[in-house]
Amino acid sequence: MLTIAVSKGRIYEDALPLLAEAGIIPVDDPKKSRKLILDTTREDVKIVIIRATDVPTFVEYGAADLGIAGKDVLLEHGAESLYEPLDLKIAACRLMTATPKDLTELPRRIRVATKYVKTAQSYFASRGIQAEIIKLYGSMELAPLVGLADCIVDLVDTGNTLKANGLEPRDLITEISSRLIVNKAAMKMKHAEIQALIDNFKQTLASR
Ligand code: PRT
Ligand code: MG
Repeated sequence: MLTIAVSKGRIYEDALPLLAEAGIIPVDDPKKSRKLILDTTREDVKIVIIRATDVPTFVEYGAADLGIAGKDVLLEHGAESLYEPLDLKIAACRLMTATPKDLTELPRRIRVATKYVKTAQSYFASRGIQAEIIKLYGSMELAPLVGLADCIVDLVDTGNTLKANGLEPRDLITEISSRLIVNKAAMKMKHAEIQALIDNFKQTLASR
């Protein structure tokens, strides 16, 4: 039996076609069902539906053999405890700094609101910028508008969310896409099944 951990939102939507190519089609639709464990058209494969930020944890501890997680989430979690064999190139976006639109100068020591605390810390440290990081769990765009922070670090896709809040993107921290991650013990114990799945995903991606 193989268990794959996937989050419910955009990653799930983008992962469905890849999984389908590997013969894995969920029997229930997580949008309609409240089930957290989905049977699939493959008797040996189940999908567990969890929060995006919890995917690495489930896979690290072997609660799931495999997972699909954003690089943003993996950077924060730390990836030493997992294998990351494949860039699935789905749910792509950019991790960026953003500030109010008309801002010209930042203070010498900046306050940064983000949910990506570790990534932001090492980014500003590597550039020699003194930054105080303020951890938020959502609505980062609000922080500069109410004087909580000078700058935010967040994911940007179309840029519409920033624009709607009078912000604009500044510096690219890193390109983001979703990765296939694998539990280290499972990679040994279930090598043939997992390798077959990796090869299948690779083929599908190559034909895109
Ligand atoms: O909702 P929950 O807290 O459980 O998790 P989540 O909201 O992080 O999950 P989900 O499914 O929305 O997204 C999970 C993953 O999708 C992230 O970890 C990224 O790897 C990837 N992803 C790709 C994105 C985006 N693109 C994205 N644009 N995740 C979030 N956004 C948000 C961004 O934070 C901002 O609020 O969309 C807004 C910006 O979009 P634009 O198009 O307005 O620029
Ligand atoms: Mg969400």
